Amino acid sequence: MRQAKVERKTEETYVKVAVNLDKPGEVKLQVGKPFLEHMLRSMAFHGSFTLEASAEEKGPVYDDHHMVEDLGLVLGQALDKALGDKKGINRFGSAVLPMDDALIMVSIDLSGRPYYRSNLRFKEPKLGELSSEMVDHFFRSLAEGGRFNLHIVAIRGLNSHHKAEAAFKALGRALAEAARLREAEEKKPPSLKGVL
Ligand SMILES: [Mn+2]
Repeated sequence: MRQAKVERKTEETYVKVAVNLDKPGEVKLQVGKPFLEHMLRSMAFHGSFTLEASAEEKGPVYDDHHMVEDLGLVLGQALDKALGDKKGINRFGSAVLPMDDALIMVSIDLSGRPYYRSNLRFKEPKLGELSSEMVDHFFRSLAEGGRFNLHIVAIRGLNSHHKAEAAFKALGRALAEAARLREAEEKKPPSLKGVL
């Protein structure tokens, strides 16, 4: 089983994440933000992986910046750790998902190199209790912690909830495809370099 737990304790936050890439289904979240939990649950469900995450803010809490950033970072680190030496993985994963008016593409390369680019933006400052700008920051921190290329392209969309949810679902599907194990005869890192 490809699984990992990562804990991060700072003066600002205490974040714990556990993932199991080979066991779909269970999602346990305690991050105190229902909208973000809804997004994470959608991502893990459609990504077919087990996810347990808790996040606490410590010290003076100015806004949701530290917590959402650190959660993205730690989730990325947990995914990277669970992937291990990456032998036999598909490496690339893409998904284009609609949610009514929204159509979002997510493309991933589990390359070992963090890179993030997205044109997904929201007209409202808040999505539920989540600062809209932290959606972008979450994805960026996830790609940094997970050391992977993450491209998100908002092809179209009107409703902010639809756009965000389609992005998280597409991210789950793209991750599942990239992390998928290929046939037994291909148990090498999928790179001409021989290492990722
Ligand atoms: Mn930041």
